[in-house]
Amino acid sequence: MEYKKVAECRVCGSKKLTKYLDLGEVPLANNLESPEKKYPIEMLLCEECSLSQLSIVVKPEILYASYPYHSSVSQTFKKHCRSMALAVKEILLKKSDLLNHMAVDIASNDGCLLQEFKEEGFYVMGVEPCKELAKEAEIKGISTVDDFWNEDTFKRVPACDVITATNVFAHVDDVKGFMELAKNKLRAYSKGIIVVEVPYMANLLNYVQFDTIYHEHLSYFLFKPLHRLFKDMGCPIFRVDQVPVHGGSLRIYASPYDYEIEGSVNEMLLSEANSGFYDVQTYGEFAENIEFIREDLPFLLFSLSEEGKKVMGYGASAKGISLLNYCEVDYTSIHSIVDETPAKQGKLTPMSNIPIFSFDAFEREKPDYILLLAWNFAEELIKKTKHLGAKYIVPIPQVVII
Ligand code: JHZ
Ligand code: ZN
Repeated sequence: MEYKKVAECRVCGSKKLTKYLDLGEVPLANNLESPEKKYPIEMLLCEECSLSQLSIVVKPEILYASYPYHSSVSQTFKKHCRSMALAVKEILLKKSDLLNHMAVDIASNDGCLLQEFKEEGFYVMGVEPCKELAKEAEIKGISTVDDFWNEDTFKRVPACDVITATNVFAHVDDVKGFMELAKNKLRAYSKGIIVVEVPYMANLLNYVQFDTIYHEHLSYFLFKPLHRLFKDMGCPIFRVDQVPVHGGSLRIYASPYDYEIEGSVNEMLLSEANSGFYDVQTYGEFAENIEFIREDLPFLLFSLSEEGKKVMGYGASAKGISLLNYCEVDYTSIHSIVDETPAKQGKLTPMSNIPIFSFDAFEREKPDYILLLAWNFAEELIKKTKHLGAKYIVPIPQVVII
């Protein structure tokens, strides 16, 4: 079997899972090599802890067989990583007098985050299952264990003062096993911490970011289930920040050692409780909002192509590829997509069959419209293409031309 069905909530074990969204069957968004296989996308809400989760888990060996995503392509993301390294350093320095702390990053990709920790004087080590990415990080001087985070890799990394896991926690099925191993790597002397970043479900709901729903993302976290999970694991969250990256994420700081719980934790729980996010009706409204985008985007693109306008996409992001598939948009209305990740160039998007080109395609093709498929980096993308004089289509939270 290439995937398993989810029978109980991975955070609280409840079997009361209510289906609230069905987006049909689509290929794996980051697999540009073998796009023919499709798998269902359905969202379930746990009635007990309010964790949203996909109804299936595709085998990681299939899901990550080829993984072209490189964190370092975005300058915005690099800056974000720098601010994280600084924030972590400040916390650790308050607890111990160590001159050099040790940071381990799980799913370290091309070493983007660890480079910033290194700049701040940390010893660093990455854990990254994609062999190619691990090799690239090694070349940049970031020691990297090239496998998933498991009992075996656990033995291959040193005890450390901080474990970071950004944009990987939502990808993990056995979140408790993941946490247990991470917790056991933290040094007592320095009062080690775990720092996790996940896209925030509240933003997904409020800003109709349904394109961020794809097979890699098994869980969609509100703060409540995260808070519960970390508490159950003996590693309570002592601080939570909202950070703007990837359409709005939660950054949580947790530790098995004695940290005073900051006000942000209770504030976040309170604000969620008053928001309606624990109420299944909210999810019905979200599903309705998705339908507006699924109608508007193909209609706009069809009318532009009738008028003879050339539309190109910017950012062959996993969310962009998912958006096109959910809206049934393909090469007949999008000429091509520019993406500055060499590993994506020369490939076709799965199902929609749109060619992916390097940046010079913009200069060559002179599009009338640019569809911002990586809308989370809109500012950076617009800055780089302003000189082309094209108009921009922003698809999320509603389809608009700017
Ligand atoms: P981007 C990623 O999803 C990866 P994706 C992952 N699945 C995850 O969990 C979420 O984030 C949260 C390109 N680009 O980062 C690079 C340029 O070409 O929005 C990327 O291919 N030039 C682990 O894939 C894409 O756009 C640029 O200047 O949806 C952006 O993808 C910039 C800024 C980006 O995430
Ligand atoms: Zn639950």
